[in-house]
Parts: sequence; structure tokens; C-alpha cells
Amino acid sequence: MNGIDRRSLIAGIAGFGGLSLAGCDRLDRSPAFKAILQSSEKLHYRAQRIVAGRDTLAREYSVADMSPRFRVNGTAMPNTPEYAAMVANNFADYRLVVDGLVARPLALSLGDLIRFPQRAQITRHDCVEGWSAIGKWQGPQLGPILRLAGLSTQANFIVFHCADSIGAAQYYESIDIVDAFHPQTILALLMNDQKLPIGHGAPARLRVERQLGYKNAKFVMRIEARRRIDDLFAGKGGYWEDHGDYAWYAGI
Ligand SMILES: Nc1nc2c(c(=O)[nH]1)N[C@H]1C(S)=C(S)[C@@H](COP(=O)(O)O)O[C@H]1N2
Ligand SMILES: [Mo]
Repeated sequence: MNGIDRRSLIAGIAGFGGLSLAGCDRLDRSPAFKAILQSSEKLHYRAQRIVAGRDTLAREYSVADMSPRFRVNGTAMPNTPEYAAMVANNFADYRLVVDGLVARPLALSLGDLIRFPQRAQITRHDCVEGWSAIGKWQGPQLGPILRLAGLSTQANFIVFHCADSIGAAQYYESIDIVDAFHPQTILALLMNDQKLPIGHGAPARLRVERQLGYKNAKFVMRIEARRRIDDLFAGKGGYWEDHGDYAWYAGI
């Protein structure tokens, strides 16, 4: 695993400006956080199942393979006053909400998110529209965040609520517990060693590397653990599943 690359993360994060790493609410002083980092991977029980190769890693590439150009697709900039306000102060007020079927709902700042172990991966993004690009993504794995929140064993799905809407419909996506705890499932804060550009989903976007492009939700504002997804929005588990008839499981 080419995982922890804290130095380049900090270098990248310096670009966030105004982001305070100090403060009395430091996550790394919280006993729950320490316990999770020290625990011997006591995963949510369903994540320990090996489901027909679902734990296999997506191929990782080398720096030399990185695409010179990685296109922005779908929403390039969420069109809301709330998002504009966050951009205006470099996402200092961004709080990633983690709620739903969890024992301890969280509201994590970017400073909190960089205190989790970070993973870097160079992978190929495949869009159903017929293009691919290889890029480097870095950020905390989703699994430890869900463990810190105390994910309930009742949860079957993790839903990502995004800042943007297409037409009147808010963008969202969902994955199952196996993908949620997959080692390459991260909330990317950096892309190609820079802070995540707005067009690519600033300040945090999902990378779920065994699935197609549309599952990789950009502008993630809230992560919700749910027992079911058929009672949410149009019931198919994601914006494109609801509106474009794309498959919910977009495994590659
Ligand atoms: N919030 C949000 N996430 C999104 C989209 C979007 O429009 N809004 N488009 C999806 C699609 S179809 C693709 S291919 C990728 C594009 O990511 P990129 O802009 O970084 O290339 O984001 C996915 N995630
Ligand atoms: Mo896509």
C-alpha cells in the first residue's frame, strides 16, 4: 500500500490557507480517535466478508502514467450561495457531516480530515461517456471515519450528499458497506499533489476506485449511513441511477 504520505499532504494543505491545525478541539487528542487508530482493524463485521473479489484493489499506476489533462465532467462549480461562501474563505467553515445510523454524529473540518491516516493512489477514472484519465488522489480512507462515528450494524448503505444540483435534483450517490471499507475508498482532499480543484469536487470528493466515474461523488457535504436507499430521492441510490438509468452497482 503506498498509503501514508503525510508530508506531501501537509504541503498540499498549506494551500488551503487560514486552516488552523491547532485548537482545543483537536481530533487527535480525543480518546475515541486514538482508540480507532490503534485498534487492530476491528472492522464493521460485514466489511470483513470477502465478497467474490470485492476486496481486490483497483490497479494503481506510476507517476509517469498520469494524464497530462484530466477533464472536469458534470458540475464544474456548485451554484449555491452556501458553496460560494465556502470558496470565499478557503473552506475554513467546511464541515463534513457524518450522520444517520451512527452512534456519534460528526462534523469534521478539513483540519480534522487530514489527521486521519492518509492514503495516496494513482488510478484510472473511467466515465461511462467514454473517456478515461489517470490521476493521483490523496485523503483519508472512509473506513476509519465511519468507525470513529460508530457506524451501526444496521447500516447497509453509505450515502454521499453533494453541494450541487443538476436541474432541480441534488447530486448524491451511495455505496454498500463492502465498498465503504475498501482500502482504496477515500475522501480525496488532494488531486495530483495539489488541493482538490473546485471543478474536481473541492474540498472533498469520494474516490471509489472499483466503480465507474459517476459513483465518485464530488463536493461531498454529508455522509449518511442508512439501512435502505429505496426511500431516498427517486429510490435508485444516486443521481444518475435516478435520472439516467445508470446501474447502482457500477463495478469495473
Ligand atoms: N457532485 C457531483 N459529483 C459528480 C458529478 C457531478 O456532476 N456532481 N459527475 C460525476 C461524473 S459522471 C464523473 S465522470 C465524475 C467526473 O469527475 P471529474 O470532474 O473530476 O473529472 O464525477 C462524478 N461525480
Ligand atoms: Mo461520468
